[in-house]
Amino acid sequence: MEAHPPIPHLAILPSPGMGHLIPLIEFAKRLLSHHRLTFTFIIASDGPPSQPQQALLNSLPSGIDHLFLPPLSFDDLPPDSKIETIITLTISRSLPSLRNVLKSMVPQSNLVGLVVDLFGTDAFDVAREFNISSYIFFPSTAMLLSFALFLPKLDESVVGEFRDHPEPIKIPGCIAIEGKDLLDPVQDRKNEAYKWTLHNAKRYALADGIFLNSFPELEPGAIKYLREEEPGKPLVYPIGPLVKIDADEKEERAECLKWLDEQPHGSVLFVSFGSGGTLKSAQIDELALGLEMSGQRFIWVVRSPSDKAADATYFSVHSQSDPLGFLPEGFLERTKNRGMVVPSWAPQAQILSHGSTGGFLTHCGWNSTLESVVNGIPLIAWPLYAEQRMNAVMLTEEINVALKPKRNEKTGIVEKEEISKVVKSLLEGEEGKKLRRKMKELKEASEKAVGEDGSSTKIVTNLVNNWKAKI
Ligand code: UPG
Repeated sequence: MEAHPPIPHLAILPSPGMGHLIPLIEFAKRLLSHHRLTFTFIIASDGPPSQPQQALLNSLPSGIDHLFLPPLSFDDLPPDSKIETIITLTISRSLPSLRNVLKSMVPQSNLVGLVVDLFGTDAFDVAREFNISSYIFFPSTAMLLSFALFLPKLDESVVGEFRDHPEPIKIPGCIAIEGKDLLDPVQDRKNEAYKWTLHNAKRYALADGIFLNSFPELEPGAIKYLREEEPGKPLVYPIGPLVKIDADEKEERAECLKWLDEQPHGSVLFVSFGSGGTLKSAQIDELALGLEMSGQRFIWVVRSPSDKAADATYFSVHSQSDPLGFLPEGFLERTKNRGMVVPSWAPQAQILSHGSTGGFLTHCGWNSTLESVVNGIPLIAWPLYAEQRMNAVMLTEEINVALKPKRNEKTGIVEKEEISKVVKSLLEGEEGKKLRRKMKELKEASEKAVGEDGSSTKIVTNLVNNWKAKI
């Protein structure tokens, strides 16, 4: 009998947040189905998983295992600690238990590498102890990666806050960005979140490779720059777009999908702010009234308002109270024939791939953006936190696939008239048509990139061959 060649195994340590877990799972699924690689997801957190996270982990195919590290405590942190601080500490405080897991995994599997995401570089030290390679799966843009690699230099050369910098900041290979539009954790250089961001950024160069969830036709300038080899620069592999596409067939089809079946082709706007985004109550009112005023069809994933932070549900996903109770009086009744409101969480990938969906009002999280690109759906950019303002600049000013509604400068609110105008323009206007054409081109390019001879496919095949050669 012919002996089977040994199969490489990868350990994956995602940092908290569905926006990190989802693309890492897609990465593993792709390598399992195309190359039969196997995986163990090692989950670090401060408590039990959220319901969507648990559902996702339970649905993993055989060949992708998962385990939970003992829960951590963050009781010692100041209550106003930023999410980037907590996310990075989740990884660094998990290192002793990660070490125990790897110790038992190394002798029994063909472990070739540890994959972390953009916040997980502290785990490299543990990988080195076991003599395995360390990789980063970068779930955001090539622009953000280019910025991160540039940050140590910027940190030394700029005095004061980046938001006060007189000129827009020129990130290598990218459109220039105003300091105020850079990612949240670099907005206050005295905050711990900045120190952790810089700490991770400096360690990116230690990775044996960085897998980037993007592709050259989407971000040509940034990817060209990242692929140029230079001393001290890590190897960057664009392997995207990796997006959630499959439906869980065991589950009953959601009401909103059945509702979409009844709507005309390309007529519905999907409104969602990712897994953690929340709006202030005055903004929820205005958005509701703007959607109503537009006269367009919509599906809106509504969360309870948060008048403090826009990332209020980042770790929990779900609202603390019934979000529908915060909508304006009579709104649900008045829009019931052409709008659908879903509390907290919706099957987004299925909604975006449904023929009735014609536009997406999004917080510009990178997974949401890629899910729109692979379906050719044009966008309304409504960034809230993290690197989303940078993504919005790129999508509206560089790639031209999104409209951006203007805020009232005094109140910071996007008013109903503006929302109505932009929604109509996207779904019915000439501008919307232009954006849709551009999105269609990108959709075709994305299919090619992950197709049989595509650029992303070739890169992944080479990586797998190198891993196979190691065992
Ligand atoms: N999703 C659902 N249903 C919902 C809401 C979200 O399925 O009701 C899914 C969505 O399809 C996507 C993911 O959850 O796959 C959300 O990811 P993303 O759009 O990237 O948003 P966040 O969860 O906010 O992602 C975080 C950051 C974001 C960053 C991203 C990748 O907030 O700014 O781009 O991580 O680093």
